[in-house]
Amino acid sequence: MYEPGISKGIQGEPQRKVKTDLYEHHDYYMVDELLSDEHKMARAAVRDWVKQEVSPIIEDYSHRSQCPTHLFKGLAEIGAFGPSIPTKYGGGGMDEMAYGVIMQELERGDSGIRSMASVQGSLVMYPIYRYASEAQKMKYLPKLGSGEFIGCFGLTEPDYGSNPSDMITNIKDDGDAYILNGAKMWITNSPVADLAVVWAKDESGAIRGMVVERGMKGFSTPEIHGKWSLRASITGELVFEDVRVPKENVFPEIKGLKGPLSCLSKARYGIAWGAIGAALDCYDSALRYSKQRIQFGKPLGQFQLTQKKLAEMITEITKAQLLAWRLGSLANKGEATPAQISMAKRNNVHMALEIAREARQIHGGMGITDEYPVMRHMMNLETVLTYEGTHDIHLLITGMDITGLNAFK
Ligand code: TGC
Ligand code: FAD
Repeated sequence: MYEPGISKGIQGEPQRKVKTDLYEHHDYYMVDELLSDEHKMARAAVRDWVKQEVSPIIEDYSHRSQCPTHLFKGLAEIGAFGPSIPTKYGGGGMDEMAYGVIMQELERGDSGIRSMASVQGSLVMYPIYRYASEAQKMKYLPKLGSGEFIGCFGLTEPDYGSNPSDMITNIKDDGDAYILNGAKMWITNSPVADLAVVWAKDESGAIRGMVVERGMKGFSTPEIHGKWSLRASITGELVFEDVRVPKENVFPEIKGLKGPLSCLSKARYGIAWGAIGAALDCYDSALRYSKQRIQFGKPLGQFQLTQKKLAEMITEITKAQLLAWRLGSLANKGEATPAQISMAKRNNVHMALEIAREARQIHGGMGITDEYPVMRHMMNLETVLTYEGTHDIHLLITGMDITGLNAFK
């Protein structure tokens, strides 16, 4: 929950309200006891950073649909880029649980801020770390980890979203380079990115991954405008018109859709944790409001219907926390399956969206304003429900896993 104050505003613009972040963590089942001191320290550092750097400005940037790009450096400093990638390669050298709790704290601030970190760490650094040559790793990863380079991930195309295997973006062999043609759509960070990890089909029809650098002739990144969701995150296209990509920029071994999907598994894992943060912020705000707002001579929280909403919220949050923790334990052992990650992403994002809607109701009319974070979270979560595989695609992945029957083919 936030309290109004005085803002410095964005340079050159009228002043807007600044928010004081009163958030208190909620841990009904003492899940914290399952975390190590390292996890809790990492989480505390990110929570402090979010309170100081994100909460005071996020409503303002969301209103203006501007990305607070100055936060990229801070995200790097708190270790939000590739927390579980080895330090030698620019990451944090921590485990998967630490990665999860960091994403949760970031998304408690805003899903768009978590997106900035998810894309950089899981969709740009991770594929380079996993699939690039040693020379490519050393060329890109330290600068990505420090925030000196910003990256983006191009899989979705205008005509191919849920079914990336049908993509038409393609490369053709041309001596010491490939010639890249096509377009990618809905790409987080693309207009500000120094480089893009791009997936395209080679002449045999195999999907290949490559690093495309800003400045390569024929490569442009127009911004997509008009989003009502994830407004503090910048989104754009990637357009390739006969772009000459040197062969050393193409990942040498990995071929097929499992390349990009393995990166999505990493990012979806982070979202399964992150969405709990947005839910916690909505619950925290609703709980506080329900004790302060008086109607019919008593606080809203004293009405049974309000208590039902709040009790169900913390029950669902607790279930999601336990699901994420168990997924983290499996991931630390390298045993989390893509289908298990799908289940957690789907459940936890849907849970967060439902909680945002209930929290909005508890706030009454005030719930639609920027005095409280719930409407912003709710709008953001509509994107989170869709990107990284939609709610229904993840259901079908679970369906395929339990029946052995493929609904996609
Ligand atoms: P299918 O035949 O099932 O699989 C092809 C190959 O991939 C393997 N595989 C995976 N490998 C690693 N991780 C996963 N999660 C994997 N899922 C599948 C699979 O075993 C197979 O391997 P092999 O060796 O047999 O070749 O592929 P399909 O074409 O039938 O598609 C399946 C489907 C629909 C599940 C898949 O296409 C899918 O997940 N679609 C959703 C697309 C999606 O999630 N797009 C996200 C774009 S990026 C994004 O949204 C970033 S948002 C960033 C932010 O701001 O945070
Ligand atoms: P479609 O695939 O057209 O789906 C439309 C609807 O049809 C959905 O409800 C879907 O569930 C349903 N549907 C589709 N197939 C089936 C089926 N077989 N059975 C039942 N229902 C089905 N992509 C990137 O590559 N990189 C990024 O950085 C990135 N960032 C994004 C940021 C934002 C803000 C947004 C909104 C999207 C981003 N995406 C990114 C794209 C995102 O991953 C896609 O939007 C998503 O995968 C869905 O694709 P689509 O929008 O084309 O929807």
